[in-house]
Amino acid sequence: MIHLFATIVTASLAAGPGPLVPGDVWIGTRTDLYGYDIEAQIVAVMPPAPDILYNSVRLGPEGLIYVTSTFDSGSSHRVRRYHPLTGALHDTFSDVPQLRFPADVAFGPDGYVYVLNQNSSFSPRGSVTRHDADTGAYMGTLVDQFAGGLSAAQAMSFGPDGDLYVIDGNSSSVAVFDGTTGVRQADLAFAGASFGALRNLQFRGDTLYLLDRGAAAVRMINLEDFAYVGDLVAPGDGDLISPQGFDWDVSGDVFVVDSDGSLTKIKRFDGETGEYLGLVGIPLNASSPRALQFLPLTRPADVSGDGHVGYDDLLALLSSWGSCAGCDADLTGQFGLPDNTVDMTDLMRVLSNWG
Ligand SMILES: [Ca+2]
Ligand SMILES: [Ca+2]
Repeated sequence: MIHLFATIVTASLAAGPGPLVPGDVWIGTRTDLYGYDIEAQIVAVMPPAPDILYNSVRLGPEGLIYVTSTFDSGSSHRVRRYHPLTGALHDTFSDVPQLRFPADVAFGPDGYVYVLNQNSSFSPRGSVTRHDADTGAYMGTLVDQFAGGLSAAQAMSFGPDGDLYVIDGNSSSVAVFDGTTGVRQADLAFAGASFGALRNLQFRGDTLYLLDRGAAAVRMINLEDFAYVGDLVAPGDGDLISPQGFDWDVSGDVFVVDSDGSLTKIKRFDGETGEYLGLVGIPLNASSPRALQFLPLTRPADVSGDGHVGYDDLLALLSSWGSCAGCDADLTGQFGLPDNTVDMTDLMRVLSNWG
């Protein structure tokens, strides 16, 4: 991932947003957004904005970066979208009054975007609002502020079963809501381990990974029976102190953003064995990390993999035309990353690499 801007870090910092490349990573701290080279150079500090409390950084299915934030001394709240590679502001996705201390964003199997709101000063208070994926328009509430029973929610994600899994504040369990009705159906608690306060979650394959901030560990839950099956990263491994966000790169290694006083550290672990592979680069001189989000790689125009770009690849593209989540023919998208759609952008990439 070494590229021009990785070698002129100082210049790119001074010049504002520098382009990232697919495979790089976004880091969100409470006060700043960073683009980070996989080989551990800061390639950009994202454009300053009047936002004062960033929370989550998530990659949307269309390839835009969603950032939740609170600004104006806590009186205003919003979700903004950024270009994943340049860091340029794309739009303010939503700043409706129903957003209150937005903590996270999740992308529903129904095509809506959902926002997890912590709210404040009264309890129970967490809510999940529903938004049009294109315009951000407020479409009502999935999880009610009162009926949902959330207190200070941290993070959420839809599971492969379509239900919504929410990490509530300072909790060692996971709240499960029906993804359609928003009814709270279960609270997953895990026997056999001393879980601390959970901070984040990610579904991969047949496993739910839980980032345990309190115990400084990455827990593994089997999705068939929701049993705790062990730790990918056990308490004490990698000297994790207060892990706040995690994500996997294309090689399958897991990266954890850790809070160490006034420093933000990125630590790498083998995604299979959990072996600690070391600190990534120089710690950021920034407190209160919140999130870590990898950008996927673009896919080669040689869809068929026979060594050249020709009619076979064109046919592969046409046979997958339209909505196509994670398929080989989704090479790229209008924002420079695969966008779960095979369209003219992908076609142009094949044609421009013909031969
Ligand atoms: Ca080919
Ligand atoms: Ca595409």
